[in-house]
Amino acid sequence: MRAIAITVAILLLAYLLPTAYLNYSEPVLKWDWASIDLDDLSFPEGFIWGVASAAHQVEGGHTGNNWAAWEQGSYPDGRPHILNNEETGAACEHWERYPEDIRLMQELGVSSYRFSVSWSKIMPQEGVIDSVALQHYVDVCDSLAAVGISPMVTLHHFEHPLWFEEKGAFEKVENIGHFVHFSDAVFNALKDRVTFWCTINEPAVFVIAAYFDGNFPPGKQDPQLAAIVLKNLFKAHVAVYQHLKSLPGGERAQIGIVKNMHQIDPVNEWSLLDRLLARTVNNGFNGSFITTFRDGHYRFHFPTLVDEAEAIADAPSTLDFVGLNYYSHNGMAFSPDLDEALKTRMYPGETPTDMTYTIYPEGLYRAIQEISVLGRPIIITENGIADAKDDRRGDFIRRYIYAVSKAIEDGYDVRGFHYWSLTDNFEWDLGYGQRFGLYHVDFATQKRTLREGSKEFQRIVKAHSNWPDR
Ligand code: GCO
Repeated sequence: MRAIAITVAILLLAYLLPTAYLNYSEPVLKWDWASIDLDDLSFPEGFIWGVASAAHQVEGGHTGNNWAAWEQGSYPDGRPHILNNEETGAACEHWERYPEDIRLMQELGVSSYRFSVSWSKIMPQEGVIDSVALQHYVDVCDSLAAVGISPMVTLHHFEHPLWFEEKGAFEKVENIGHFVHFSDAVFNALKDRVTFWCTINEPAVFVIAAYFDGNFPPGKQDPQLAAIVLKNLFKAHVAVYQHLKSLPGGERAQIGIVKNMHQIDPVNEWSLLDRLLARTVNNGFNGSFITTFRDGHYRFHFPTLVDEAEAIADAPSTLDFVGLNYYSHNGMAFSPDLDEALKTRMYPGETPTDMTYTIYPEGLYRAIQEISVLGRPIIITENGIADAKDDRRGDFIRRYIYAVSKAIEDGYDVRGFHYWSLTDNFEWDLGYGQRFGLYHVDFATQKRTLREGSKEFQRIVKAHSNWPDR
């Protein structure tokens, strides 16, 4: 009798444990690429094809912002912070060379250019607007319009003026008004030329790097403060959305926020501890965004480290679309040593990129699914690969774009795709070593050259551009 009871108990456990494991979260999605026809693509009429960039990474000539100070060692620790002590300097000289870069966009056949406006150039001092800098962006928009390319403008892409940083930036909720003021000035200058507005680029990436890992300015390592800044960035989005919508022309504007849905997956799917850890980190990084914009409730929680919660009731009504940035996922492996447990691990068994993550196109499909719970049109605002050798870019492009096409076929409302980036550029704390460009840039001569792998993008864009009025 006892032997039977033990056998039954063992059998039950043998059944229940794996079932519990598998139900705890979905298995990490994997497709059989050998059986997939990568040419089986279809996109709806009016699908937006574009490229993306950001002011500090391409323009050059930044002196008075958080990044210039970070690069030059002007923060209290007095040391430079970029890999190999690089500085942005002239970057891609996009400030002067934008007409040439627009010609490159034409060569690709894209219909949209997502770029950011530089807060530090437009407002070099508190309350002071530099009308020449503002006019520069009017000229960029006009040059784009002249060749049938629509501008999509990001208001905050990791860069802000030093005077704002010195006031405590988004650490203080009362500083949000400065961002609204800046956004107001940009909106009034560009509203007749710009339909799509992104308020803030990747709030969680910015916050984790700037306030948790300490790799971005101001280089703090304070999890609780990180959670407060993230909350304030969401509030800043809500404030800017509501303000711009109240202005003349606001009703025509399409305003969204940009979220990087980088997933955190368990390295070992059969380890309950890996799963728990991955889920907890994922909840902080992605879940805090979803609950804010779906339910109006912000919460960032990580046991023993951080717990911050507050209602942001208006958030769900402040998205005309949602911008999705997607590159990859990372693996998490449990360890009782927290530093070890929180280490970024390449997901095992996949082809690496030059960054600390692999090629994982299925993740883009998942990201679309995950963000679709907000019930808003999705525009992919960034996707691309750092691949200096250009030996993976072509396949990367074909597979990730296949994932988008499949998501659309399965009923997800994806309206556009922007490749990151048009040209190689300054990859933040990693400097110029990471080569994301469709065009290679020789930084000594500023010569741009289309990479072989990028021709896949050009080919797909040309084959699937389906604009009724073009
Ligand atoms: C980010 C930004 C871009 C990056 C790109 C490649 O995600 O950090 O939006 O500025 O350059 O994502 O890492």
